[in-house]
Amino acid sequence: MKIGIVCYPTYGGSGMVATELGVGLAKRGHQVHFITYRRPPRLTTFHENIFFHEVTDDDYPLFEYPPYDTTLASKLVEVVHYEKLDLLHVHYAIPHATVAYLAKKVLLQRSRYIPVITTLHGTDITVVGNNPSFAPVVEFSINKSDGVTAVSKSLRQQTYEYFDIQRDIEVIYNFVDFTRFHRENKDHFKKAIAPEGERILVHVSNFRKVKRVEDVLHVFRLVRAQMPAKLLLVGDGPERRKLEDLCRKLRLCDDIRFLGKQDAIEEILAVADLFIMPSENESFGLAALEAMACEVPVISTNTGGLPEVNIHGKTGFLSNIGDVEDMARNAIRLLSDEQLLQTFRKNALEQARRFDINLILPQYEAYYQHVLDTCVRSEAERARLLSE
Ligand code: GMT
Repeated sequence: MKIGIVCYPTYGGSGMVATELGVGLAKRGHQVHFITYRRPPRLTTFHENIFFHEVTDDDYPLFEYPPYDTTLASKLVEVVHYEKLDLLHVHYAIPHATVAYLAKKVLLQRSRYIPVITTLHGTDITVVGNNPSFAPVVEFSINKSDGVTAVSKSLRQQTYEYFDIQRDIEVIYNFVDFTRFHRENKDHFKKAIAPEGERILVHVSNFRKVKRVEDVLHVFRLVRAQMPAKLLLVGDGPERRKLEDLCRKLRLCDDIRFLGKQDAIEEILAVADLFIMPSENESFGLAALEAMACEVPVISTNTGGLPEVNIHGKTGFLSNIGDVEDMARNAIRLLSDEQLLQTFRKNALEQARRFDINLILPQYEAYYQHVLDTCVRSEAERARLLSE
């Protein structure tokens, strides 16, 4: 199959999933064309089946905001046409589902039908999509996609609640690649971070409000009061300055390291004892799954799709949003009982195996085939679509 993948080439989860999906599909013999404005961070390997088409904006003085949607749509038309793609798979509804619809209409004028599959990732529905300045177009674009997937049952449910959706949404969970994410002995690194054998807590995110990173600091303060511990904060984003201030105010700076954006997350997870994810909203929680694959139990909130990934009392614990006392209590319980921690580590790995890339990729392939088999191709249907 020849597949075009559109995503954000940033450190957000949707871009990571899209990139790893594309790389995995290429390894399984598909031809994959990434179409985006920068090389995605996880697109690091050369493979003969992978192509990258950069979307570039011309700097014209009239444009205060470069018209990315138009340049992306034009690029999609060009790539679908010249590379003879079979389908477009766009990740994150805004603006990708809308832009893909526009490209589809342009191609229809040239008698070329390109099926479009949209994967909903989370904030495109729960935070941004639901916002009145985007909502009508997001709803329209989801309904006009030939196939729609969501990364958890919870996100599918929220999409039906927030919008008037006239079609089925398939749940295909996010996945993890165990060849990359697995427990490894990194004693030298562990000694450098925690020379006295302190417990190591880790948080990874894009430091946006929705992640409630300040709760990580409050949980850590309570844990630190009970035992020697270190906190590694991975990522960067708009909340970082406030967090650095809070860290000084709580007098925790000696035990907290802001590591910034990192590519080799697996090396950090390899030394972690506990992963903290206190998000306000989380459609899936890819970072938590990657931690679990490295045998790191998770302390998280019980919001969105997190209970589908982190099993309360087995792979970690779930608490209500903002209940830092409960999160700290659970963290202390696990960190002060080595036997319990080891059991949770094993359980976390076992649960993560349900999301093995080798199980999930065939689900995408089957869904692609299903969409190709069922989407409208007849001349009469094309004519109807053209006249819409
Ligand atoms: O919130 C983020 O980290 C960014 C966002 C994205 O789209 O890049 O993440 C969403 O998609 C991830 C991949 O499917 C999910 O694992 C995250 O849970 C989801 N984030 C939220 O729902 C807040």
